[in-house]
Amino acid sequence: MTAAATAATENSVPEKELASLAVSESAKGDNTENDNDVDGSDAEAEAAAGADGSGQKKKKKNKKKKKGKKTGGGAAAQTTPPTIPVSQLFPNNSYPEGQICEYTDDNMYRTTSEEMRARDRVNEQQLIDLRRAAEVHRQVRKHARSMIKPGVDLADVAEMIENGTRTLVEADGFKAGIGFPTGLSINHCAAHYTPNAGDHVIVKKDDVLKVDFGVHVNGNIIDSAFTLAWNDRYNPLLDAVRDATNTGIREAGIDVRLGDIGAAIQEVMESYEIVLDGKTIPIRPLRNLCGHNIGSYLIHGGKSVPIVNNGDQTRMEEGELFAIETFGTTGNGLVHEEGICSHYSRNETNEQPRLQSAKKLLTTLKKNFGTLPFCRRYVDRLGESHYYLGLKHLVDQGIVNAYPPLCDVEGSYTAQFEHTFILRPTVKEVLSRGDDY
Ligand code: HZT
Ligand code: MN
Ligand code: MN
Repeated sequence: MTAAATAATENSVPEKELASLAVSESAKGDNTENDNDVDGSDAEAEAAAGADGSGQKKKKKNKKKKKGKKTGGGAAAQTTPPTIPVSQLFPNNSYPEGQICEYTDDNMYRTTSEEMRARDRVNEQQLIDLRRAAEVHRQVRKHARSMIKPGVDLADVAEMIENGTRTLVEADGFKAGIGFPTGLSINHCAAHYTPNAGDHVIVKKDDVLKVDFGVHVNGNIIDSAFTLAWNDRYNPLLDAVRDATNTGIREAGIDVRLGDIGAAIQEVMESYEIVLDGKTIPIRPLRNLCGHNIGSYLIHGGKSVPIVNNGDQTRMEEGELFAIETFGTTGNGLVHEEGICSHYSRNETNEQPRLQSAKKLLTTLKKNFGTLPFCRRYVDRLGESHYYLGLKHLVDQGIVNAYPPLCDVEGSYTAQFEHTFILRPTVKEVLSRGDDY
């Protein structure tokens, strides 16, 4: 363990100092799991717990629950499917806090330091925005978990997640909305697959699906992902990656070296193996994938968090927002770009396109996405058509980045878990933590 590793606690002192932030149930529990359940009832949550074998579950409280009806039971209730903006469920910015982890060792003083509490208060609005985005993520993914099963079309899954996000976050220009395209990558593909128009992929019972989506409020992005499988034979793979991600989160802290986090993740990941078709296979990290810090309207803030020990001496710093994501595989442990691209983002370059069609497209991209990643479906819904050549021109000129699907070898299986946390001056807050993962 590194010196600045952290530990989780009950609701901490500084929270109570932030008077306008109502303290919720969310930060209770042990080191890695807590309960962010809004209504404290929930059939879906139970199904969720069963799907990956994690999460302590309560008994059902409601006798019956009809589609489209409020779930009731506790405080403010969401509908099924979700339709109520979270700002209505949590009035006066009373969004649940994430999992609170007190700093340890050299940073122990931070929890109670008056100076650090003062620094904390400066970023109160950012924290409110992040908590609102995180609550949208939890509520949307809860429904996603219940609707995603063998037989569903990934195009419908993407639409549900994206429309759910838009509604619950009250999407409005750059004020709030989708943080980046919904990743729905299957089996040997680990990341950055989402359907393009006309692409209809049906989920199969032996598939391993990664669901990776983002929500932003005023450019404060929550990036979180989980893995679904319907065949229990994959449990060791999912357990390995969940454990590895939680290890990375636990290890993270102010002044912690990124390479040390990678080393801790790798060690946990590689302690697992899986038996498939009578063959014992080691679980490896996908060593050329990594987590990252997040900037304002910037999904990749410039720092990368490795999932192997790559010797990186760069340290995490106070105030930084990070997405820690780990990927495990039954394959070679290396991804390559494969297949048709769907994900893109505009570069912050001043380069001007030569092609007229590219000029017009670039204006549309700037106006609608700014620096946020987008996918072809998001361009389609703006009413654009026949823009592919223009888009290709922008990519070839380096004005737009292309993020093709990232895959290990055919026949392999990959899993991912990802959370967003912030290194507050006083405590580490795992914003996207839920009762599901
Ligand atoms: C790129 C394009 C997107 C960032 C990580 C990620 C999904 O692999 C430095 C480290 C959305 C996100 C990203 F459309 N990527 N998190 N969730 N993808 S990344 C990266 O390109 S850059 C990791
Ligand atoms: Mn992600
Ligand atoms: Mn990420």
